[in-house]
Amino acid sequence: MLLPALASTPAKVALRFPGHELTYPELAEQARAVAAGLVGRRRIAVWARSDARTCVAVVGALLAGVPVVPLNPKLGERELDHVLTDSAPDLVVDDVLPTGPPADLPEPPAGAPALIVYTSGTTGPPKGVVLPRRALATNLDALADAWEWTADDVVVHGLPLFHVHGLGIGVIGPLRRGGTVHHLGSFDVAAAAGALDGDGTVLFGVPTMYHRIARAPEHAASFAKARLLVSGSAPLPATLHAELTALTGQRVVERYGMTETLMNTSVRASGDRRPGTVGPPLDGVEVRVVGDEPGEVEVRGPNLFLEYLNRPDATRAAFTEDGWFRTGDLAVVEPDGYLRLVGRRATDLIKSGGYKIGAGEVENALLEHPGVAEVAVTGEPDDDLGERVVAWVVPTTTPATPEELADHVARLLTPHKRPRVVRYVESLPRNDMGKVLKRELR
Ligand code: MLC
Ligand code: AMP
Repeated sequence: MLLPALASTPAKVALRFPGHELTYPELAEQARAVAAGLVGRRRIAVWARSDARTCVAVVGALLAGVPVVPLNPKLGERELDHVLTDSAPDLVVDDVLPTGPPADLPEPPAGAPALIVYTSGTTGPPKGVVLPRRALATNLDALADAWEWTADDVVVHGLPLFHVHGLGIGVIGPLRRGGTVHHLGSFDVAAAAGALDGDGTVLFGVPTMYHRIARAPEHAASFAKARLLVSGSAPLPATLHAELTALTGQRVVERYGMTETLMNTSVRASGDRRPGTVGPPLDGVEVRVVGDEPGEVEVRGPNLFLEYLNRPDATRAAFTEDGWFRTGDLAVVEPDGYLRLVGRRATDLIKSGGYKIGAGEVENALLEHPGVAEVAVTGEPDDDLGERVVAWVVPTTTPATPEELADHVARLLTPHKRPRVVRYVESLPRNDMGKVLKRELR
């Protein structure tokens, strides 16, 4: 059973959002009604605003065995159109939750799809990653083992609910444990500190959030109280790790995951929290680094996705013949089995604020603007975001301002994909084949 606590309904808070709480009995009742309203649906999409309604809709769909596509509420017109056309949901859940008369539904099989999460690749529009229930259940149990995570934990975060970090690990995780989610509505250092001053025990965040925590020493005492501070989705710089330790006395626990695999490795609660390392493989997850080190990380195990929706070509290309998933991440293995991630194979993937952004999709969007004749998009180091999106633009005779170009990308794709810097150039460096030499732009 994926969510046993919903059957036993312990008398405690399951979900806490600003100004709104649901206990387990309340969540169970509402989610069962949604499940009953979803019977017979093939696939649904849910506008994944950071609120309890999103969680009720997702939990209801999980109870009914109907796969959910969580939609970023800020999706721009082009990207939204792609996601809806590609996933073809037979219902898009917004404010009003579908409901039906209470019914006892059988637990769906472990191999059935649970979530379809869209993630960027190097080129083309994002792909739908189909995650089975088994991946969630086994991965959350492996994390519980690594982090000594129990029903007594109150997990605090302000992560978006349309990615595996916030939704899979940050909401379904505590609910599987029978513990509590305290979602901040949106990330804010003071609010996170306040939650940890209350009953919060564990904080989940991306490195950008920890960077902002380190810049707010007035709240250090609150973060010092946490049982665990966990970081993931992007590299936590070793300098930031050290700054946080100096401020809070805490050593941040890093874990390494991916939409396609959920979590692969993590430093254990009882383990050595060495800066720049993401710990050993989680129980049940096979991880290997192929070729000369640093080599590519490959993963096999019950945590893997089933396929990219409607993309058998891409699915095939992502796996080796014997079923290892190629992550595209480069790592070395330390003598005690800890992974140290050192980069990515593809230079056209940007991680900004913990969001994955394909350079190609941003370039395609910018090329649609009348002010852009040619464009190349790169990622540059950024203290706060890890990497920032930079657009190198050869303007037309009607050039656009950086703000116009950023708004254009935000409107077409999504705000976090917008270029933070625009550099105007007379031409782009190209090889004999006409391919842009991005390394020369840096
Ligand atoms: C700004 N905004 C605009 C805009 N400019 N909107 C429209 N048009 C424009 N031109 C809006 C934004 O939408 C946002 O609104 C606000 O202004 C600030 O924008 P921002 O500067 O982009 O946001 P920022 O504050 O920098 O966000 C930082 C952040 C965020 C850390 C809070 O990046 C974040 O939540 N990251 C988490 C990503 C994540 O969960 N990744 C996990 C992927 S799974 P508003 O209303 O939104 O504030 C994965 C696997 C694993 O990686 O291992 O976990
Ligand atoms: P996504 O496709 O958005 O799920 O992002 C997955 C990618 O985020 C991985 O392939 C890594 O490149 C990166 N990532 C996740 N966790 C970490 C981490 N702890 N350290 C470094 N990179 C990470």
